[in-house]
Amino acid sequence: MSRTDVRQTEVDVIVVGAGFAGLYSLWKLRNQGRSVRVIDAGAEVGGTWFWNRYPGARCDVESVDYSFSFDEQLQQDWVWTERYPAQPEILEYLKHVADRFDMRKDISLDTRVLAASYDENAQQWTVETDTGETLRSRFLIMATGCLSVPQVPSLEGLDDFTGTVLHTGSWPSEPVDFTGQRVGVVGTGSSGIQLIPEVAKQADQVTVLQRTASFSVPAFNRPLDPGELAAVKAEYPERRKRARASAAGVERGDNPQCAFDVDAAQRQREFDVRYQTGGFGLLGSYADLMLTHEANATVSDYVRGKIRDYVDDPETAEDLIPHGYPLGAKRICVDTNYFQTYNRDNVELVNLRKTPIDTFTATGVRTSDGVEREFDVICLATGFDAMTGALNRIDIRGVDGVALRDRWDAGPVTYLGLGVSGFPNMFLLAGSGSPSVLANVVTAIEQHVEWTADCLAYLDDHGYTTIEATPEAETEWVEHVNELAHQTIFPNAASWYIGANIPGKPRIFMPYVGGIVEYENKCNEVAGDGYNGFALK
Ligand code: N01
Repeated sequence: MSRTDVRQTEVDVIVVGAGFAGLYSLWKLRNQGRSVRVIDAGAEVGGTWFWNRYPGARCDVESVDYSFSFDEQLQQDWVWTERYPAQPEILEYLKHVADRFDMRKDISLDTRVLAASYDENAQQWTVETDTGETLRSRFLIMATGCLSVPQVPSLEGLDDFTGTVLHTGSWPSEPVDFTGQRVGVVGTGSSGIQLIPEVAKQADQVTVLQRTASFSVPAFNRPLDPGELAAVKAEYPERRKRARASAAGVERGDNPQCAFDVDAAQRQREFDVRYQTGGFGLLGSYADLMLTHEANATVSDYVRGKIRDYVDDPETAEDLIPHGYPLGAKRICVDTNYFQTYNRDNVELVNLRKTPIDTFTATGVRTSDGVEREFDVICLATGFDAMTGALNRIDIRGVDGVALRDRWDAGPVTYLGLGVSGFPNMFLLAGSGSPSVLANVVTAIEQHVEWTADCLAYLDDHGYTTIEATPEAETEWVEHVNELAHQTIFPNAASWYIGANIPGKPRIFMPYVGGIVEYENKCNEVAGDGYNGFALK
């Protein structure tokens, strides 16, 4: 059938997105006896892990935790090879999950959802796709990911560049060979910090165009030895329970003390141990690191000192040291040899705060000091239109044809990150107002999917056909999310958490900072109270 033929399909639930959230939704809802169709624009399942296949792409949560817990045999059978999983391994895992649970028959790949509209009379969603297929369902689940719409900033002259332009968030499916190439990289967030050391190993010359320096800590990635993996597997269910009962969705051994409960020498020891362990654990050193600037300065200064230690050239080191925002207020990066890469002869750092980009040219870039640099390839590691981007790109219309993007023109409003008033029977997974991106997102996703599945079962059991967040509950939740955020120093950075990376995007702190366990308790309380704050009909 050609892509322009119109086909109509009816299922119980349409799920948009075939990443972690979409796949688990399919498994869970199918096991409830529902017919489900998952739709994804990618040519393969995997979501983020399908598109972000740039060299060096690796998760910053440990593999044994960044994985599904819903099937004991799956977690016993799957063998992770490294402490932090690389993108190809995560993608293989998700493909395995899709095959193992015979999911593919209910997944439409290479299919983009263009629009979704709610018919109040029929109490149904109609979803239009770019293949010509139109689907109808009672429930619509948006598993569209928080970081799935690559952001290409408007960069003067970039269109004139005659070489290759790549974006980390939509990397080509064939490996890119940088041998003999002169490469410019824009962006030094998590993606840039992972990409740069790998490209530097291959390319003739790498020029990093840095606007804002990032706080980054080493991953100390390594192969997982079989004994270690066996020990995790021996107590997997307990480990998962502990993760779910934590704030970060992963065990981090958070220290309940505050930074100034101890003296400087003890703080140094605590930071040393955690830093040497690698990864996010450093953020768990003291309970108030994200609560006061004074406490945060202790860990920020510690990491600044490490950057000075790594980088041979003192001027380059100073340019790489972040200032002006607290560590953690932008997601801390986890790297492998990032700062050491600047000791290579073929890597140059351009500090755009000192010499901003004047313009890109046909052959490269010119900075404000008149210096021209020539590139064969420009890699944009410039991030994403986070949390709302994917939803706002779909023409989602609820009751009375109101568009979600209009409802959200002053910023996203949700109840529990899960529901939006005026959009009955639509569930957002890992959405704005949920802890998703501030936690191990797989833990967050599992909680969301389970809550949603339980909710659908409740509706059936009690003879309801629709559920919709009330405007009052939604307003209260958004206020609560913001109030909590403003009790911390998270909002003190121009981060994607507040939409600051997208020109014109409303500045609203989007994620829930209260942590997984608090959030889940609240969700369970709402459910236990007959879905208080939702209107059920
Ligand atoms: O994007 P970012 P990302 N001129 O928005 C720069 C997750 N993730 O893709 O800060 C010059 O963090 C921008 O500079 P500035 C993770 O949650 C996880 O790196 O705006 N520069 C910044 O340096 C992460 O937080 C993993 O001044 C421009 C960079 O581009 C999130 O995804 C790996 C510019 C964007 O950084 C996003 O990370 C990768 C311009 N016009 C990603 N516009 C892991 O699991 C933007 N920049 C490890």
